[in-house]
Amino acid sequence: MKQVVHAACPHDCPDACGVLITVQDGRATKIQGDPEHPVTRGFLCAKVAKYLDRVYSPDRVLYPLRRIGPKGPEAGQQSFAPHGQPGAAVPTQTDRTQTWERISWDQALDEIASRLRAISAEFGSEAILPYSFGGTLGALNSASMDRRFFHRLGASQLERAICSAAGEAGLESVLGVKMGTEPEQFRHAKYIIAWASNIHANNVHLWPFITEARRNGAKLVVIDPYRTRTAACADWYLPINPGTDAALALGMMHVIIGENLHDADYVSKYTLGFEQLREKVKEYPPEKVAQWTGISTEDIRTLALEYATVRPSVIRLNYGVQRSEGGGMATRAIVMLPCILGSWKEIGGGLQMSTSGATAFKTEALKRPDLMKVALGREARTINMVELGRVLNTLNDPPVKALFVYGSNPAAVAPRHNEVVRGLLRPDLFTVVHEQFFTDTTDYADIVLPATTFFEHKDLQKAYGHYYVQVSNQAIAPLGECRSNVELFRAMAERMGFEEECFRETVDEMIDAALDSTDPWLEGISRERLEQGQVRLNFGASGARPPVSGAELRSAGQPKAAVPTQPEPFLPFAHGGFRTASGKAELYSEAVKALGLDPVADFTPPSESRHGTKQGTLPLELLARKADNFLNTTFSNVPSVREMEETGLLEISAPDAKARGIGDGDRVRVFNHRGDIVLKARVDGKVQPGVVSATLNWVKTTPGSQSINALTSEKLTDMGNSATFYSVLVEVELSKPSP
Ligand SMILES: Nc1nc2c(c(=O)[nH]1)N[C@H]1C(S)=C(S)[C@@H](COP(=O)(O)OP(=O)(O)OC[C@H]3O[C@@H](n4cnc5c(=O)[nH]c(N)nc54)[C@H](O)[C@@H]3O)O[C@H]1N2
Ligand SMILES: Nc1nc2c(c(=O)[nH]1)N[C@H]1C(S)=C(S)[C@@H](COP(=O)(O)OP(=O)(O)OC[C@H]3O[C@@H](n4cnc5c(=O)[nH]c(N)nc54)[C@H](O)[C@@H]3O)O[C@H]1N2
Ligand code: SF4
Ligand SMILES: [Mo]
Repeated sequence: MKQVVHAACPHDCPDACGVLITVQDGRATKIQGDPEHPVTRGFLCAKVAKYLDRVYSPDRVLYPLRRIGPKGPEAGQQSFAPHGQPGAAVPTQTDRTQTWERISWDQALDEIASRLRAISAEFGSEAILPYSFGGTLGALNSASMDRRFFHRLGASQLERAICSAAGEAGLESVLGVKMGTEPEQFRHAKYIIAWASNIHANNVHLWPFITEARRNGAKLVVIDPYRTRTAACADWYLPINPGTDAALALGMMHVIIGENLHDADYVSKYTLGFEQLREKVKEYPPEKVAQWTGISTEDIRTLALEYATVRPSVIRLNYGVQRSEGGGMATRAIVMLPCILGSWKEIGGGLQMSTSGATAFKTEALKRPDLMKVALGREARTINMVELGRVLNTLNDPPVKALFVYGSNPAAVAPRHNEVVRGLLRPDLFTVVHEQFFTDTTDYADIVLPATTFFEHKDLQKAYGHYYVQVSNQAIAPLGECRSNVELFRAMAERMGFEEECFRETVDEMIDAALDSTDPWLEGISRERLEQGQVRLNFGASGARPPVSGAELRSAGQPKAAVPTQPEPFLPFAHGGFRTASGKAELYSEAVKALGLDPVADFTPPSESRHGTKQGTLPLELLARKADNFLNTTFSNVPSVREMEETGLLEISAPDAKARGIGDGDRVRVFNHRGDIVLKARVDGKVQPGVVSATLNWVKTTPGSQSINALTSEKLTDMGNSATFYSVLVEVELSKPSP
């Protein structure tokens, strides 16, 4: 029996691809991109194209396990040979019988329930902390039964701010909602800025639209301190000093407003605070901005003039800018650019950072925050996931006594790695990890539970990089004794004796509940329809926010060829439609002022940067970046994917290498007051003097089992309480060979 199942990729990626899985006699035999999905267009990224290797990997966690050995990294992980050496990328099977004993699900659930009950009785239920993030973005498996369970339990709440919270706050401070230009419209742009956006690696389905635009004469500009694959094929690459983007955006607006190139009509109708902005940008002449950004005065002027006059112009802003101390403000300043140009009116104009605000599933029904009241009579305290190290080691009233991890690998991805590990090693901490693989975090678990992949469960999927909704159908039966997040927490609720009806809801009932939203854009979108394939949000049915018609745009001076007939382009802010308190694009924001920040925008150098207050303590700015072929740490253990990615490198400029007597290929020690890590120097011109770069991956697959996050800080961003992975000062020296 052969069938093709329509699924959706749930990994933490803007593209949310439509996926076709061929299943033969119960086994998945082929994966491909859905040719009918207008953004996926029949292809998948290189890593998910190899997904059968991941699903059927011999390293999957298949049964519940109880620890019998000491906590800490497993023996045998050096078996991951470094890239490019004989036997590279072939992990040998670790002998786990010294560390784990297999137990039944019943035993596991009983043991966890009794430990959680005992901890609640002694320390209060808030001594229990759930920890989850981007393993799956499926609406159900990322935030439904799990939230119901922890709310009903009265556990601490987790502030999930490790990724994008600063950027989201900055974006919403201007637009009031996370929406932007449709990816399909990039094909109509004439000027495209990829701002902190490694499209080739992190958002690859936008690339064909950019290629099409460039075939029609569009120019692609990349603004990034690292010469990414995307930068390497740009028309113009502008290396910027890390964390200085707010200054660049303010400098561009200085030029644009100074030359009267803004859209006065759009500005007066749909924005608030333009006069304050006009005053503010006077403080940012290109000459001054050049000193911070490292981009010349002339280039800043050219960029501003081209961006304002070569139209339609569009910005793909990704989250790189907001992993910096001033990340919220940087995003805010950049998002003002299309607002003063009025480029939101144009097909192929505007800006995209996230589109996720358009899909308004009924998440309250999925998460049931009201259940906290049942347990506590109030809301539970909130703990920021970025501060895990500090929390595990120093928090009291009550301390965290149980940690329940699912869909995340905090022992690799959280900043201040050495503190995180110190906390995870606490003998009195009870840790449960629900995982697909034996990750860095399972190394510290008391109980490991086996998790399904998206092939093995059903879910509902929205996107943060386009406007299509999908149901991901289940393709194969769960491997071994794997359970989905939904089924795990349903079983946990039963063990804890929670009697609320919601814990018995089926997956289909939950999908229906999520879609049972009053939002007009979800009107007519049913589970039954989505089970057949993706559906675009129903913008046409929205009486409140009418889309602009092709005819209207032509009369507004758009070239005829730029107006596609099907489907009607979605222009969220062509006629205002901002969802801020004022209903306008807020160039001046009372909410930002209430945070103690400049209500318009300003630039403050990150404290850990060459212009910041800690300048001079250490000389080099570190970008602790993502790997092109992994997804955060996911995929870093899959041999066929590892082959594509060289890990364990420190990229450094030739002058910085020379000044330290470092040659290409030398072993170097990278350090600051938080920790150190030994890497292999790569002197290939991808970073400017003053900047070094290294990538995130599994700690245990890095030679010496080290993490780049040993160097990163728990300091939070100016808005959104997010992580500052890209505001880090370090020094580098030749590593002495180990004795
Ligand atoms: N292949 C791959 N794809 C991914 C991921 C992955 O790990 N690998 N991760 C997924 C996740 S979780 C997310 S959040 C998205 C994130 O997607 P992106 O936002 O694209 O992620 P980053 O790689 O953090 O940052 C993008 C670029 O910003 C640059 N950058 C760093 N600091 C600065 C700065 O101060 N100014 C400017 N202008 N640029 C800067 C970085 O060098 C990087 O090239 O991608 C998703 N897709
Ligand atoms: N230095 C540095 N650190 C970073 C970043 C950086 O750029 N630099 N990026 C940050 C960002 S943007 C993010 S989003 C975070 C990402 O942090 P995480 O979300 O923790 O990302 P991953 O490392 O991909 O770990 C996800 C884990 O979930 C598991 N998983 C997948 N699906 C399921 C499922 O259905 N159920 C369960 N139970 N498990 C599942 C996977 O096997 C994987 O081990 O990392 C952050 N850390
Ligand atoms: S990781 Fe992103 S690009 Fe790759 S298949 Fe999934 S959604 Fe598509
Ligand atoms: Mo992320």
